[in-house]
Amino acid sequence: MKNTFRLTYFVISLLLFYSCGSTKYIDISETKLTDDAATPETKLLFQKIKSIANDGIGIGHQDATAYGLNWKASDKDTFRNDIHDVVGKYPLVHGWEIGHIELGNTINLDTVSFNLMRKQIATAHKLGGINTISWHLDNPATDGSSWDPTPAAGSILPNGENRDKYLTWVNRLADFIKSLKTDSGTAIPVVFRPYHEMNGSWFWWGANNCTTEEYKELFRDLVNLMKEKSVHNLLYAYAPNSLNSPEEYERFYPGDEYVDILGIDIYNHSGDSSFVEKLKKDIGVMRDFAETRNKPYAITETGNVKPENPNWFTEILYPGIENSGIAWVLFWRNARENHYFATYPSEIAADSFKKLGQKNDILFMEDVKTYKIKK
Ligand code: BMA
Repeated sequence: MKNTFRLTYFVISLLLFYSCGSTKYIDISETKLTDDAATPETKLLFQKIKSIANDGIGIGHQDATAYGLNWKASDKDTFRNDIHDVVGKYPLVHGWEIGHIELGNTINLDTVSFNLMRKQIATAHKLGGINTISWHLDNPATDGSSWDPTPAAGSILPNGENRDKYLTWVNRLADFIKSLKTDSGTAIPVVFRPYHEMNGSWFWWGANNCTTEEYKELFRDLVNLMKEKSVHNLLYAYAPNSLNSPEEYERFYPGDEYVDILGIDIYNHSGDSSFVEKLKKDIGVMRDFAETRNKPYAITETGNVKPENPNWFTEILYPGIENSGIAWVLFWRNARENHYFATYPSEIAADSFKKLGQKNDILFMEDVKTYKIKK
């Protein structure tokens, strides 16, 4: 009996030792965010992101646990992910897409069920992951898709002819965000990245399809509406697409009071090595912008559009991002063989991804500490 007691005591001490060692207590009292009423957990997430950026670069993946090459999660399924199948660790950042939530649909525009999403978001959060949400909402003027460039922004701002319809859409968005909860009912904090890639013109909110002022108003209006609807578990991210000039980064910026995190989406369209310089240049512009504002920054979307180089992750991506200060790099979705952006077991650059994953500064979910609020 005595020995059993000693052994139990020893095991508990060991567990406590290790769990304390891997827990980081953060003082959130001075944390100022876009949302003055942000929940403590949202403030903690912001500080966690800053802290991660000091330690290395988090790996992110869009629709990480919803599907991969030749598999799809069902509501019963466990927590599978293509990157995990390759390296044995989960991405730190899990990206989600809520396009069509505005229509009241049960699945998003890529057929991912919102119920599954809610469940996987909660699991990722529980395991120490970070969730981020993008929104390819339909064109409110035409009911076409996000890619319908018909001008619409002016019509949904206050007094516009589609305002009421937009308010219904935003209500549905708010309800979904508020439904993200832990088992004990606490709101799960999320990085929300609406109206992204606005410096391009492929979305109805993009450069040639609305004025810069309309764009800024659209972003600010959405933030204000979310606050009015008592959504307090969001960090707001502003993320242009790859830049044609440094000034482009700032052109559509809604203001320091409306943005918590800076991002940029940069894809390697040609697959060639000029991408290394492209990354360095664009990240440099974002970093200067972010550092003067003391905000964290990340590559919010990337991927090799022409995946022909078996060493792409180590030879092209890594040299472009190492020591850059980005908090994470998020690979877009693994939809199908001609539309995937991370890796999977039989993928041409899977070994290169494994090597990337072995670098000390590359962080998966399992590599980061547990962050808790310092009382
Ligand atoms: C795009 C593509 C589309 C998808 C959209 C939203 O970049 O992957 O197929 O519908 O993102 O996830």
